[in-house]
Amino acid sequence: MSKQAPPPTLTEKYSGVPSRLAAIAQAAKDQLYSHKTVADSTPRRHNVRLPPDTTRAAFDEAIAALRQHLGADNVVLNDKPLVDGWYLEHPNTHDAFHVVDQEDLVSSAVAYPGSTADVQTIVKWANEYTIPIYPISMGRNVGYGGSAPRVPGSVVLDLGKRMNKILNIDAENASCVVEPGVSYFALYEEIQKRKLPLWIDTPDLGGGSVLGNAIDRGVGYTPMGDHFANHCGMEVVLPNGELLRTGMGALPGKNGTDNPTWQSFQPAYGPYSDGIFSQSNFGIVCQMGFFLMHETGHQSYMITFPRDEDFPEIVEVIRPLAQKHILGNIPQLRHVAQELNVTGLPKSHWYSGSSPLPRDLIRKHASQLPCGDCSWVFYGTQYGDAASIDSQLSMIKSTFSRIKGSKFFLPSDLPPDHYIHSRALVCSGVPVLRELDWLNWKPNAAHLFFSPITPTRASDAQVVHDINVHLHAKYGFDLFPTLCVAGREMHYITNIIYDRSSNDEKRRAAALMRELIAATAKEGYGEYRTHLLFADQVARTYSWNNNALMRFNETIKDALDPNGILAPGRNGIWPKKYRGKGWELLGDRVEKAVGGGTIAPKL
Ligand code: EUG
Repeated sequence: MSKQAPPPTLTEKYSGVPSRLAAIAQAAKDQLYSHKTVADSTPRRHNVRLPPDTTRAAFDEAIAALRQHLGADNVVLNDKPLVDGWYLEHPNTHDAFHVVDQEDLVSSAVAYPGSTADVQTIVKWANEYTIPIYPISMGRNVGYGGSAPRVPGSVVLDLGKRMNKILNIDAENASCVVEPGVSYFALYEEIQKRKLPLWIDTPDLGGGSVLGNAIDRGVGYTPMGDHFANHCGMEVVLPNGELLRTGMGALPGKNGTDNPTWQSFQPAYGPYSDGIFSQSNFGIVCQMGFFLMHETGHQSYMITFPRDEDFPEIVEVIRPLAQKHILGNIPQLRHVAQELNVTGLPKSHWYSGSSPLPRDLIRKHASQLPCGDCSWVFYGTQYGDAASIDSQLSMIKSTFSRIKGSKFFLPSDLPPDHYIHSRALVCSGVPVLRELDWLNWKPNAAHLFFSPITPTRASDAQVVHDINVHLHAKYGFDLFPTLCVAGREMHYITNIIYDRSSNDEKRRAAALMRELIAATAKEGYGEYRTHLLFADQVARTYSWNNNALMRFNETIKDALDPNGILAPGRNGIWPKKYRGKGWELLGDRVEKAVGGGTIAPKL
């Protein structure tokens, strides 16, 4: 395996990897690149993709003005070959996991603000020149669009590059305040350095932005895994350039200091406004507070279940355990196909065909793995002191033993390279990279998440599962469901892995997404989050009472952003200026754009 250039470490770059993971990152990169068959970049159709309704001369004049404001080095044209890179060296020029063409979701330029004041300056500039801007924190929203703007030719605001300070860690209050460029890796390492007895909460991959993930309502796996629920206070630049603090931060502290209660009490007084700045395009969050967790004892475990048909019963067993808070965290329930996948071995290792892995073959291979011949694998973690964990585990074991043939494993029962050891780290707030191994499944692999929510109830979960089984088979993709199960709802996440060098696979992946969204909505289920390209379709499934919610969002959008400059189309919310002009990606437009089409309407 050829050795690639070393990925950046945290000491070299804010978005790098901690040195404790440098060797792992290098190996992961080398392995991934060993399956790459396409060139790093393809020739571009456009030199600079201009914003809509803009001439090159007007654009150049606007960029010159922006350079005056920020300094020439902090405004960079997107005119070089596009390079997909990989997780730790990801591009801020386009969606590295392109579904349509590499060049379709592409920016015209990137601006690097160094402060909240710079962000205000950029927003005022965007209003003056009516150029759409698209803020990213770190751009690692992988599977949901990465760092790409929805409107081609937007100017991406890469907040993280220069705004990556941990502004405060308050050990007494167990909270912190961060800027957009602080990754889970960076926050974790800082807490270790200060030897504080505190945990952070990390998602499956640790390179993302703490602030960005929470704004997108992402999920982690300690008892404080609901990232938005555990935030406290924001500083936001509105689309007109005005600066706002939410929560107790709205009350000025003594002598110009931050309010002492800003990270202590979330809602403060009056309407709770924080929510409208999540998954929206109503403001740019430049600072955000978070609660931290106190370190505690923890024990991860794995339970396997023998039959595919055990699925509804597993969901029924989990519900009361989760509602009573006997389960310590948001556990994951995975199909056994993922036990093959998380080994990091390519699909070709298991199967020579190109169709989805046949069920009997998954079964045969699983029987050779530590999990054995099973169908579902549950990963849980319990917290507290040893005696408490023991009593929780005995209750959990006896409850799950209702399901015939279920087997219980501790990490010590499993080999050192088994996935459970990485799960145990994530579930105790240690950010890692292991989940990158998924992408070895196919050459040039890219992925899309399909992320519906169902009640934690057998009848509902079965409907969504059956739709996934049927449609993944119809479009020829392996089904990799990961269910993050809480007491009343579960995030049923499937990871659609496709070869980004194949237009046929892209078209099928897009068509699969479209039909999944439509089929689940017809049964009454909706997504909690989606890739940029499917945002219009998903937003329109939330249509109760003649699209009342969308009309409400549009009212807010038009009031806050009359010129329509901030992230037009993000989460399906279009400013007045774009509405009904052909920007909405509905019907089969996404798959039709693959292979030379464009997602932007003809001007
Ligand atoms: C995962 C979980 C998510 C998500 C994307 C991926 C897990 C992958 C709970 O939300 O949005 C293993």
